[in-house]
Amino acid sequence: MTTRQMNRRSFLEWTGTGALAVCSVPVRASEGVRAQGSGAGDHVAGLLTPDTRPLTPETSRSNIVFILADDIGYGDFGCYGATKVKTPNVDRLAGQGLRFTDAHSPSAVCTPTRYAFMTGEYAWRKKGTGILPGIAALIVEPGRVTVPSLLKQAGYVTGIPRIGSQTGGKAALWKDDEIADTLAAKADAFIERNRSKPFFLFLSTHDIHVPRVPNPRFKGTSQAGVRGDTIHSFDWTVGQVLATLDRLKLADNTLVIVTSDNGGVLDANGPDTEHGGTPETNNGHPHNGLLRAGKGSAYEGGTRVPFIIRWPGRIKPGVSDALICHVDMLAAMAALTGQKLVDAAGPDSFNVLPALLGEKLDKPCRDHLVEHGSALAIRKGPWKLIPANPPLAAGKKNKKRAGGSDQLYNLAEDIGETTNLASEKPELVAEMSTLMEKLIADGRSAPGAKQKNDVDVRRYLGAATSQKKATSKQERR
Ligand SMILES: [Ca+2]
Repeated sequence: MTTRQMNRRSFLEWTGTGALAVCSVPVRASEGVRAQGSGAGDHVAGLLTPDTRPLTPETSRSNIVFILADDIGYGDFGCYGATKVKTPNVDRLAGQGLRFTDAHSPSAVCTPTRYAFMTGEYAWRKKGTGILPGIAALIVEPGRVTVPSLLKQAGYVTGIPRIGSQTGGKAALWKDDEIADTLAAKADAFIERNRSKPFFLFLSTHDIHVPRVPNPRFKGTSQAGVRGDTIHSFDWTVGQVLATLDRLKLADNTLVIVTSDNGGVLDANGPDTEHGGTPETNNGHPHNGLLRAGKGSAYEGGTRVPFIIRWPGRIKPGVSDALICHVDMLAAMAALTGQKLVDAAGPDSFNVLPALLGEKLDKPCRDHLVEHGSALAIRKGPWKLIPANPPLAAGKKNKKRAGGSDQLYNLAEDIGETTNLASEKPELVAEMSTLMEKLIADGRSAPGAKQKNDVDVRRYLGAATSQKKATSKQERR
């Protein structure tokens, strides 16, 4: 059993929004709100256009529970093909809901994914959204429309106080193997407390990020080492939330989403027999399924993640191959609650609500997606382009990252990105490259007036380099 300081983990409770988080970005979101001395909704007035239309079936006040796992890969749940770990609760949710096969985290690492989820803006447009420690300064500017501020506007429970300390000290100490139990208990209490109001619970788990320290009752329960045991711990957490909803008879009136903040990774800290997750201890469990690479990568293993949504009576159980991304949650939640986003809000957020509801679509809710891994890549239909690095600028040293070749894959036929078709389809490469440049230059990718990026966006962000630096600081991710 180990004890760590909170400032390495950022243990939060946003009692009001119901956001329980072990991650970086929501820390700053809550700090921003706290700095205003008010709930999130208090300072977004004017950014949302009140929708005066009467409530329709599309303007819901159902509860929303968004469970975000940390580092769970595309192949880590039974319903996505895993056999060496057992995830009965997640699988039950999938059986009762819609399971997506082409859902993406906005980035291949933690902090930028969470920024983009909260704001509906690709994190690579925004300064300072790389991997950050829990005590980093605010990155979501006060006043910006976020998922919780939007939902508060719609009458959901949303004050955002925080408990505990971010800077250490005895009050900030906690035990690794009790984190999952603590978060589940707090989620349970939040739901119970707000059972009679519309609520939004953002439950951001520590599992299955390193250091992987499952509670003793999960130790040795999987056939995929300690990493597998922490997947069991995550599944237990999902089961606790579902049981609470059942007990309070809220399940039918609650939309539940389970997903992950980026792809899976083995042993990102280097050899680590204590905390598991080496290829040896993983026992052949394919944590990212058939996808190429994993966390941090521009290949599909970096951002294609499990995504399951359940809403009894509203969403027919099944499987969807619609292209969606966490960055779309802002626009989808706006549509769900009958609110219209102003132009500046959620510049990369598409209303994917029809896809989430499993409706038959005449055209996709989004027909392109910029994937953010060690490089920027673009999806369009089944096609994916990872453009070559720009040529090396004079005086620059990082030769390894200069030049190279364009990579074009047809994911419908080649999900593992094994066959580069760039040389066979130069027109398509040029078309997709032009589209990506436009989506970058416009400061937005969703419909609306052009905006200005906060940074001079480079297609190749050097994420692989910062990833290398971060290996000694895994808690930041
Ligand atoms: Ca992560």
